[in-house]
Amino acid sequence: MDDRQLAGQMPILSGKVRDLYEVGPDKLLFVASDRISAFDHVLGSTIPDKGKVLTQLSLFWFDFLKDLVPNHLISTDIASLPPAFQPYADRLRGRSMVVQRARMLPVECVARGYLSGSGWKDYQRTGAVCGIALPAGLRESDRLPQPIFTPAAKNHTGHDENISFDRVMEMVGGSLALRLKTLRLAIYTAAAAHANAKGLLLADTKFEFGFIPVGNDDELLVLADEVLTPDSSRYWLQSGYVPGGPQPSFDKQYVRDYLEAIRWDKQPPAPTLPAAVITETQNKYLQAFTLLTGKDALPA
Ligand code: Q0Z
Repeated sequence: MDDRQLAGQMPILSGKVRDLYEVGPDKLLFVASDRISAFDHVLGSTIPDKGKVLTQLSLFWFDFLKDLVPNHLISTDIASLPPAFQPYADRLRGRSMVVQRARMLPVECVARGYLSGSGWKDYQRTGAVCGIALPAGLRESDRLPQPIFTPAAKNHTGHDENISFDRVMEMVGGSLALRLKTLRLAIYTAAAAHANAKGLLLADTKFEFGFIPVGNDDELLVLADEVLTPDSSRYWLQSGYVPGGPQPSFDKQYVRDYLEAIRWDKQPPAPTLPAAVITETQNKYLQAFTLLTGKDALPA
């Protein structure tokens, strides 16, 4: 049987490392697994407690940001789930969130404070990212003069495609496009300042927004999905930051180094990981959790 099966149902949406189940007409259960992906493939090993770390980080950030932006979170209480979910309580505790079903917007709202990944690629080719012209002479991983909004659209390949702000206006309308841009700047600025105070740089991060119905005929714009986790963001340790080249990945560097060392051709089947790589990676996820939340251990 498929190991994502839960309470007699398969996920309504399944990502590489997380799954979304139906709980009721207006509620979904968001479950973060311990699966890990690298170079676009889910690997043959899991990282113990990774899903708990990501969930607890999302919860930390939802709370941290709650005065800036409402979110889709309803509850993390397993006892409040329907009876069919109760046999899975131990599998869900600490790694799941009951969320409001939202009408998700078709744009990914990416905020970048540093030049990396697809932003660096676009800049090298065109001198701009998502149509935003940047100063000449920037190096890979350089800090940008100010954080920029670099939206992306989901395309059929499953890969996001950077798009211009004009394109976002065409897709969702001018006033909502402007609201998204303003919100994401406020969120990025608040989160990056907190990360900085804890010894981390927040190079970039991806937000997803949706609308939830409120009252008669009205809708509220909320922050949805996971937020500011190492899977949705690039965190770098301030202490190791050397612009002018790629930075080590905070969480996945041991994994990438191992996969490069064994010269995996990045074709299925994806390899399993040696115990030492699993432990080192688990420790990095726990370190991210500890640094950002100030808590020394995951909730029991
Ligand atoms: C989340 C995703 C996946 C997990 C859609 N509150 C919401 N209402 C409706 N849809 C979503 C949400 Cl968060 C939603 N995703 C991303 C995909 C597993 C999350 F396969 N897509």
